[in-house]
Amino acid sequence: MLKGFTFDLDGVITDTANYHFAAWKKMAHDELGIDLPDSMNDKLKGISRMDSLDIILKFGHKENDYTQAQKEQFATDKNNLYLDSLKNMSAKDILPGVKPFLDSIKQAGYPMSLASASKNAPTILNKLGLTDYFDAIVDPATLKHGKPNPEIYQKAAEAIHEPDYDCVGLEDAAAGIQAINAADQFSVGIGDKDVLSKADLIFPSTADLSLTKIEEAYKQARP
Ligand code: G16
Ligand code: MG
Repeated sequence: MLKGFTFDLDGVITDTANYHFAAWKKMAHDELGIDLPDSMNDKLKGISRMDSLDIILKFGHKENDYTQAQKEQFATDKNNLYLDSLKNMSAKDILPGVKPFLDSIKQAGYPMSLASASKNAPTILNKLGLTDYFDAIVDPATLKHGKPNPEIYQKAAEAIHEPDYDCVGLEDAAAGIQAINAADQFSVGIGDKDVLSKADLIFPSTADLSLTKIEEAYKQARP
């Protein structure tokens, strides 16, 4: 029986990917002498801060050039640029349809938790005015593995005290859908049906999200 919801943040609740990427691009250019092509944006979605830096260093053939302390400084510099760009973030930055969707879940009485790889997730929810909707936020610092490993979604279900099988997870990235499926939660993809082909249910955009449609699809798949 459907009992709870686990949410990705970037690309599902708000669109922080472009801000993340702009910050990586500037830091990589200024401090590493690496120019990132726009095609790199998709590859970094849902990937943790240090894993993103590793991907960038590898792309620039500089994976062996720096100490751990230097790498941490690069990541901190990127994060400061990122936080700077979020200064004016507010409820206007909630993706279309998300607020009414969250309201319908709340009204139906399902608990919700956040399964975001972002250490800035609590700050972002706060800026968006959505903190009170969530019963729990997984702390990504406690994770051993990133998506597509199921760990973050399993912890998100645990945090709302519901079995994985009874939870619906929402994601915009293929690695995230893989993580939800591996956790044995019902996966809802938001975006391109070719990219998210492994999802149990797909909505083309957040504006199309419907609790009723999710409840119906869930009941059919998991009677
Ligand atoms: C988000 C973004 C990633 C970012 C990661 C870590 O993931 O999609 O690009 O690198 O968080 O963010 P931070 O540097 O703020 O800790 P998600 O899981 O919300 O899609
Ligand atoms: Mg995402």
